Amino acid sequence: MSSYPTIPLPDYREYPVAEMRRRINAFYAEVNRRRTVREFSNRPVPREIIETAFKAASTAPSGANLQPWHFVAVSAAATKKKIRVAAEIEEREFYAHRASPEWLEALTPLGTDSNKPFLETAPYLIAVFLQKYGRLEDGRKVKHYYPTESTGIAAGILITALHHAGLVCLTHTPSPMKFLNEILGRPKSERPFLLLVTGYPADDARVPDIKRKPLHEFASFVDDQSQAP
Ligand code: IYR
Repeated sequence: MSSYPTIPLPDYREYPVAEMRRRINAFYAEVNRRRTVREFSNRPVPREIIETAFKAASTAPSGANLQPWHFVAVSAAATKKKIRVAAEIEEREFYAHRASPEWLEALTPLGTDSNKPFLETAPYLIAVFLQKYGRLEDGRKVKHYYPTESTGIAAGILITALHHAGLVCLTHTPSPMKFLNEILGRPKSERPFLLLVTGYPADDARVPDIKRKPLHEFASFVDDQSQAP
């Protein structure tokens, strides 16, 4: 195995602390405006925006730089309909039988049910696939490392990029979603990871009045002033 030639770190920028503070505050304010939306407009979105969001997502770090993801952007009405029909079959099963009472109770405040009209209304359904392994040109398998972590990071960047462009998403995970391989013609080496319903919000879109946890509830610091754990 040969190693890559190296180059000096390209395009790195350091900022004075005041500028760093301004930038991180602005970034936080920007991502803190993001809300998951379930009511979509049918207004079309230019394909180029989705392509560039995919390129942004594909800058994610990945195990051994193997980039173990594949994105399918579906705008074709007939394919969206097939996805809706298949997803609603799974969701009906989920709400009627598969979900535990505890899980259904956790979903009650969100008001979700097995009806998924947004799968046809939204201009784009983005299926994110995780590649369990890759293929060399001669057909040999290439093992992927940390594909779940890698694809999760890429999906996070994708959601952030789409938000930054002024679009909204719903992170939808019908379960199981193996039907996506069949409808979208993806190989069995790929596992559907999530379905990102993407577009503009409906004019009258509403969202649940929920809050994010405060910093101290989800982060801690171990510094020289803190007591040893
Ligand atoms: N996939 C189902 C159920 C669902 C599960 C979770 I966890 C949510 O945060 C929301 C919904 C559905 O889409 O209705």
